[in-house]
Amino acid sequence: MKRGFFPVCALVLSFSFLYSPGNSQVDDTWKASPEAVAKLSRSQPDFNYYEEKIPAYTLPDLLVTSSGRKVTTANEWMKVRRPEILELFRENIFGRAPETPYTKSFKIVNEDKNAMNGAATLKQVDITIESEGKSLVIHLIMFVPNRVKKPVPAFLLIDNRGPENTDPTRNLKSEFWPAEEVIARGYAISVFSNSDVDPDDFDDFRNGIHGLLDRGVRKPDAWGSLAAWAWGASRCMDYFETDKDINNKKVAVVGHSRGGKTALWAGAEDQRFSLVIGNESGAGGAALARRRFGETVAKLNSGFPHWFCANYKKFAGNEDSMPVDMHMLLALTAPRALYIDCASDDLWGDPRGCYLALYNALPVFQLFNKSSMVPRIMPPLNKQVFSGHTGFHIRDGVHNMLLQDWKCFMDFADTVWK
Ligand code: GTR
Repeated sequence: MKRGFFPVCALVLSFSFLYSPGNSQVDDTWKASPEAVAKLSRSQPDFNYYEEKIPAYTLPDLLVTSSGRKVTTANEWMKVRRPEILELFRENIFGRAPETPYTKSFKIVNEDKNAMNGAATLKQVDITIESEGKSLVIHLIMFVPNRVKKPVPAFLLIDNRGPENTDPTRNLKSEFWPAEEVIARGYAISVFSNSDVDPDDFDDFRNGIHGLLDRGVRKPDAWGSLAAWAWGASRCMDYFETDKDINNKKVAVVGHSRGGKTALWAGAEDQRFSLVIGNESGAGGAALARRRFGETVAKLNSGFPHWFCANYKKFAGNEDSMPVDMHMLLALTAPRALYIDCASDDLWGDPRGCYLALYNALPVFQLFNKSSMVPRIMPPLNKQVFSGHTGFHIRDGVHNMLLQDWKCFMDFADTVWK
């Protein structure tokens, strides 16, 4: 049986005071099941699942510039430190999108004003990208609620799981993209497939948007597939800016797992996204790399050599030399809203490491809004926490994105977007 969710938005403040090290209530926090830890440690002996075996580490300082100046204002963050950190992520982790000129065009190829029994309008939009006579099409699918004042806020899913989850006919329905439920809440919901932008396999960057826009010899900081998919999300945003039904000041970018890593990077690169949601984004997403818990930088590079830039390989087994860690990626969302969530069975994705990254990113959010916070101690299972522009939950169960998760995203969006 599924346990219920308890939003504790209003309680967040008292939460953070209740929990402090040594406080007896410290037990009311999520802990990985010892059985699961023991089992995974046996089946994957090369990876660490024990908190006590995490090496001592020091996170790079978010608020000290490369020239050693302490950042104390929102303005200094936006003008100096944010651009520095963004560059470090381009250079070392996700890679840099090329500046090759291209043209884009939008075409509504299907529209049904009576979708979902009249509750929504379906629009299918082809976003065509062309360069030097070659082209590629991103197939954007969107439902816009009918009985709601326009323009409406929208969710955009970067789909990494295939069309059976995102069926525009709604013959197939999936919790991964619960379109009916989002429409019922008065929001638009949209999706594109990452594979439209770039195939999710190592093809030496010959196909997809790499094949279209990359020129010359590939550089060590050239973009990988995650950055390419994030770029695709921005092209959907370009379309939203032309669609009068969509409130383009209130668009959330959402992704699961590799899509979650992508959503975090999309939100970092493109400040038009007002809400960024990283669901079970794990290593290379929200999880602090220096913890080396579950999936590691080395494993990401060997398992998915096309996801990141070539420079990222330098940090395999060498996490302490990274000029960044993932709290800095999360901080790049500020002052916009950020939601991180995890699943209890997904130890490979290091839920605690994701939470710690969020917690350590708070000083940047608080430069803009003191009410952005999450408790010092990671909340227990199925207890959503949010305040200001930061939120979190850990759901019980498997690595997936479910309706329970979407309900939490929408509850958070309700308060952020008012
Ligand atoms: C795993 C990978 C994770 C995560 C996941 C997914 O195999 O190790 O980093 O991205 O795939 O996307 O489902």
